Amino acid sequence: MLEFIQLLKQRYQVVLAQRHNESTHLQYQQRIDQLILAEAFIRKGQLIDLKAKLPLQIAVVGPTQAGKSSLVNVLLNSNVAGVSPLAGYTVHPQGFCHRVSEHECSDLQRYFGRFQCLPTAQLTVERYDCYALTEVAGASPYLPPCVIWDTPDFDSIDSAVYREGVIRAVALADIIVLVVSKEKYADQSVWDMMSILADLHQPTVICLNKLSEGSEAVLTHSLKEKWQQARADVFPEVVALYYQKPAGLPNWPTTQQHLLIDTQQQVDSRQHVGFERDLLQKYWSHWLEPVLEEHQAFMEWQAIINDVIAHALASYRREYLDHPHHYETFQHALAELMILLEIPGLAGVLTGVRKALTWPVRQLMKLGRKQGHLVDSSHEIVLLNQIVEHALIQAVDSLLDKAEQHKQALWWKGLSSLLRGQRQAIQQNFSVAANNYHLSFQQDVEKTAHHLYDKLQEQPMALNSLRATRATADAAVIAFTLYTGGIGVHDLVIAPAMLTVTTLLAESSIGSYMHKVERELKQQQFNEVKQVLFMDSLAKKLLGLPGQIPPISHFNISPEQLRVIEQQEKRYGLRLL
Ligand SMILES: Nc1nc2c(ncn2[C@@H]2O[C@H](COP(=O)(O)OP(=O)(O)OP(=O)(O)O)[C@@H](O)[C@H]2O)c(=O)[nH]1
Ligand SMILES: [Mg+2]
Repeated sequence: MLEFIQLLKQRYQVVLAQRHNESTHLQYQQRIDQLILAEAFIRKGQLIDLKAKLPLQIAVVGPTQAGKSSLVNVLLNSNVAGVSPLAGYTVHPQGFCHRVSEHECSDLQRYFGRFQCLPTAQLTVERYDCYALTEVAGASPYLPPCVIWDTPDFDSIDSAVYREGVIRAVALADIIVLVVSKEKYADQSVWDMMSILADLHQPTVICLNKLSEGSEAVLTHSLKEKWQQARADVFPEVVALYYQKPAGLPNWPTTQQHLLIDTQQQVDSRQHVGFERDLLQKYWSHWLEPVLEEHQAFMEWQAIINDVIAHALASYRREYLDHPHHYETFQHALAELMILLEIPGLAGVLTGVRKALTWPVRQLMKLGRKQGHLVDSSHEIVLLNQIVEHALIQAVDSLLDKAEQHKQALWWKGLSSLLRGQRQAIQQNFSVAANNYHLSFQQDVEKTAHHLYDKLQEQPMALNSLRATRATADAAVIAFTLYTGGIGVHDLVIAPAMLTVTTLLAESSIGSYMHKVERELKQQQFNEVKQVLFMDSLAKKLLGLPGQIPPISHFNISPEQLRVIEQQEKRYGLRLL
């Protein structure tokens, strides 16, 4: 799940960078935050699963200049955290070990993953994927043994670049200390963050900093209202912090000295699994929305392809297989039959080519030139090429229509330009496949001729009457001429001698058998053209196009990947319905 969340987050980031002007910008940004949070929360769950003996983690969070670093110093009774009047001063999560050793925190690196632990002095603004961990001497009366995290702000202009560090630190925390000043407590960014954190169910304490005398009650009241708008859980305890002039630090009230030590009681890591599941279930369908829209677009593309191919096959049937003047394949089988019959007298008719006759026809077939002739002269091939050209134009048109629509317009545009770029190549590829099919289908043509020949052998009467006609001899000459390149395949259809032989056979005792094999041949031919040319060649190429859309502006996460993740992670109970 972790890898999948990372992948999804990375795709959102890439897509967002491409589509910065779109209305979805804010929504995508929020989802990236949710995904960073979910990733961190799952990582924390892994630590809990490992039974890692990690000390209590407290994160001090808040908008810039609220006094987070100052408060960390107060709580630790030291000055380890860097304080400055410059907004956005703290930019890395910095953990301070209070009454725990760094050694006890060795599992933290597992949690931080690609974030590197560096000594505070080496943290630089050149790298935000770092954190620091420092042991602090002494014991504070305010804190239990713990790691207390000073975190970067989440609201300054530059905070977007180090936001992941903030989220990492807050998702690790067992307790959240929210610091707000009277100037900042009402900011939307504060309550957006608190609302995101609601799903983590961490016990929280609010510190109202930079207070001036007399303002506490009003501010606390208003704070409560804000909290209740953002969160469904109980309004937490508020610590009012007044400025301590001599030390230059806020003053933690003695009446609440044990507040953080007591809050520890509310921490219960056994509930983490349930919270993790709830978090994923809550956001899963939102996160996958654009991914599913792409799947939907892909399905529409499939439907377009099916439609285009159904049209193409219907034309093929109408313009070729069922067309009385265009259908030449069966005539070709009859020409083969003529050759098989070795009509007596044929040699006489073909004076001058005696030698050629002793040369088996099959030998001739092997010659590329003759093969080329069979293909070139075929009406079927010409027609198939026309049909595919038309089909591709139809597909391009449909894509242009889709790209006009608002939904997934970029996906359709990407696909449309891919198809326009590859149309010639796809057509060429189809054409080569069509030639190969045509030649390989000659075997079926010959098989049909053999079936007819065998049937005729059983019917000596029909055979003899056939042999006795002049038309048969003429047809045999035509058949032979076909192989020597003298006529084209299509001419068979209109050759009078061939027509006469066809009529003779149709009226003979094998007439119904002939019709049956013709039907079978046609069916086989249709199946072959459909499968080999339209499915294996054309449809495959067209269906492969979306995979070539540049991933830079798309999610490109397959339905299969989603199925696998939902299956593997049954414990989350995620379903995309
Ligand atoms: N008046 C007053 N100033 C304070 C108080 N606490 C902190 N400051 C000052 O406010 C400024 C910011 O304090 P920091 O603790 O650095 O604030 P921060 O929230 O860590 O700020 P970033 O790291 O920039 O996000 C510093 O100049 C502090 O001296 C306070 O209680 N009252
Ligand atoms: Mg700071």
